[in-house]
Amino acid sequence: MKFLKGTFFATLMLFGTAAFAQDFNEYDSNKDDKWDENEFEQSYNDGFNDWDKDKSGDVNEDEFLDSTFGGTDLDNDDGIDENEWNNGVNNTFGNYDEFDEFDEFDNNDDEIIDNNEWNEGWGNNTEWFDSYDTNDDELVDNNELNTGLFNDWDTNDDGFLDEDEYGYNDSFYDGDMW
Ligand SMILES: [Ca+2]
Ligand SMILES: [Ca+2]
Ligand SMILES: [Ca+2]
Ligand SMILES: [Ca+2]
Repeated sequence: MKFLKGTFFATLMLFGTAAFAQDFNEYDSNKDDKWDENEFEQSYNDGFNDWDKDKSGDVNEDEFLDSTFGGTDLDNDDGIDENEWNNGVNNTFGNYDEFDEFDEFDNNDDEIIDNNEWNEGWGNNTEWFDSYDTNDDELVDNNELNTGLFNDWDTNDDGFLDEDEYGYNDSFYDGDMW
């Protein structure tokens, strides 16, 4: 069983890698092997619509948590295991989860963070959502989302996304999230 699971995961990874390498090059307009914020925004043109579930033109906190849960749950089994959590901490939301405590979110101690536990955990710590909502209107608009994601994913803070930084977060692109 372990072997089968490993093979399945390796196959998934292989397909994922091929797809994201192609996307990455497509939007790297000046071919310097990294994305500036502009190139990122081009690549994420349809992304905002996926986050804005009720098509109101803004992403509220519920929508934000729905989408971040989907993006963090890499294998789409409706639960975040410790590996997926660690990937998120290292590549996406580590700045906001100052305690980095999987166990704090996993209320029922089943080693999985489900959607409710995710919402409750981030309901107690709104730093992530607030950092995106720069004008403090409790909504994240398209520009705020693009800037927030770009800054989060730029883990080495050099003002660019390289292929690795993008690759760790390509689950936030359509199709993988929901
Ligand atoms: Ca909305
Ligand atoms: Ca999962
Ligand atoms: Ca749990
Ligand atoms: Ca706002």
